[in-house]
Amino acid sequence: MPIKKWLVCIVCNLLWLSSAKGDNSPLMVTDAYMPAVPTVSRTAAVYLKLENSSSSKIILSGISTTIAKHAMLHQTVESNDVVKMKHLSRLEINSWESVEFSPGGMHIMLMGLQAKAIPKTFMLNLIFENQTSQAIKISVRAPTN
Ligand SMILES: [Cu+2]
Repeated sequence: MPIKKWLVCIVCNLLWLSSAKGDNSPLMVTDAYMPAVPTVSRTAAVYLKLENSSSSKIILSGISTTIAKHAMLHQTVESNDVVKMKHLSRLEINSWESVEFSPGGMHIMLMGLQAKAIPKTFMLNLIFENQTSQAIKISVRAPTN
């Protein structure tokens, strides 16, 4: 009976540790998706919402994924009726601030894609300036129209 109690205690601790680890991430990611692209496409965009739920500034400085050769931060800019994409080398997210990546605005550009081999979900690694990183799950969504 005492051994059983002791075992239960270990399980509780492990559960607590694993959930605490998940909650530890200062950057909350929601609505992360990639609109499906034609199989001939070598590029795709990823959209998501990032929320800095910590009391310090977070600086995103890179992105990597196994499904594309390159992944970078892009900002869509329109000047003289021409739409261009500007590469951002870093993105600062202030404490308690949220940033939305959406069509026509900021996005994560995937380049060197093998669209034929894209699974329904895949992982993307957010790399921060302080040398830490956070893996996030991206869902591939069928185009709505
Ligand atoms: Cu782009």
